[in-house]
Amino acid sequence: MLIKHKKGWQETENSVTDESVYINRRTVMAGAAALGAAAVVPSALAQRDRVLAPLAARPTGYNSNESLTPEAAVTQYNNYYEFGTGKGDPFQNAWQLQPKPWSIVVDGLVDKAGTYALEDLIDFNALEDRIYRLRCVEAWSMVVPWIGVSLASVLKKIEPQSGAKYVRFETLADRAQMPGLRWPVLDWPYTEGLRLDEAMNDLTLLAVGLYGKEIPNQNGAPVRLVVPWKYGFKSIKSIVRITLTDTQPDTSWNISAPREYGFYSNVNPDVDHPRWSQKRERRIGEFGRRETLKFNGYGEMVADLYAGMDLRANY
Ligand SMILES: Nc1nc2c(c(=O)[nH]1)N[C@H]1C(S)=C(S)[C@@H](COP(=O)(O)O)O[C@H]1N2
Ligand SMILES: [Mo]
Repeated sequence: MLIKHKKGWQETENSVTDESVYINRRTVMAGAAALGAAAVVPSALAQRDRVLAPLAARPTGYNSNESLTPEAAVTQYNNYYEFGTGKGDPFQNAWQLQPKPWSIVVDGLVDKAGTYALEDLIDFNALEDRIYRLRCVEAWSMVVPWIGVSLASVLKKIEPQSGAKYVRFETLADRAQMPGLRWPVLDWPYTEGLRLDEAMNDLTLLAVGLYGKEIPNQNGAPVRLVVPWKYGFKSIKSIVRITLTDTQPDTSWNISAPREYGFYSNVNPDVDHPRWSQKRERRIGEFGRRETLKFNGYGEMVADLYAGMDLRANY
């Protein structure tokens, strides 16, 4: 495969560190631009111009006593390669995405296959507040107040058949909206997958909002997955297709580097990435490093899913 750009995952731990410092500076600069030098960053302004409606959601037990990562970092330090491989690229470029109206194709081993309007799959009157840690495979992390519904609630609606064992997800791949698609950094469209029992676990969220509002384009508007016990790349953005299958689906990262990115990708401090340690992480906005927790700290809810499995072989 032709790789023209340095990929995020090719960074050393040190450069990741540098970037988390850089975002703080960049956030300050973006604020300064809004105050005075607006014309210098027109695309960033265009992004901010999309009015994000407030979303009403009920509080849940999915909470955290940790400090939330500042909203500016959550929305300006992103991985969304369809808009570029730099951490600031999605914030700069994702204004080109048109998240409304949005439809999702549901197919494969389901009784209720079809093309659904987003509002017909997700009950916007039953949204939940859920604060989750997100741990990127690049050894940084955030704490994000998401709004969404359990994926299980949506799967129940589409009625998986008895032969269904996996769920495959696909992101939009439209060159007119996504400038990053011009580079073959991944096998577009971005695809991801979960085993059906992982997908049905109550932790697994379909997010349509964050920080009390609709989800910004760069975070995966209008709907993205959040699987908090797995590395961030499993949490696929801007979903246009959900397919139930009887075989383990291919995923973009696994195709691109199978030795580095397995299908399971559970957060695991005991299994290093081939090119760096996963023992510690930098919480964006903090100095120093934290110990990474097995299953990102969600073991109580998910460890049973992997009983008897060798998590080194099934990385
Ligand atoms: N379609 C798509 N989904 C994606 C990605 C991507 O490049 N394309 N990046 C993933 C990675 S590596 C991470 S860490 C998270 C980042 O989510 P955030 O930008 O909302 O923090 O999104 C994931 N989902
Ligand atoms: Mo990531």
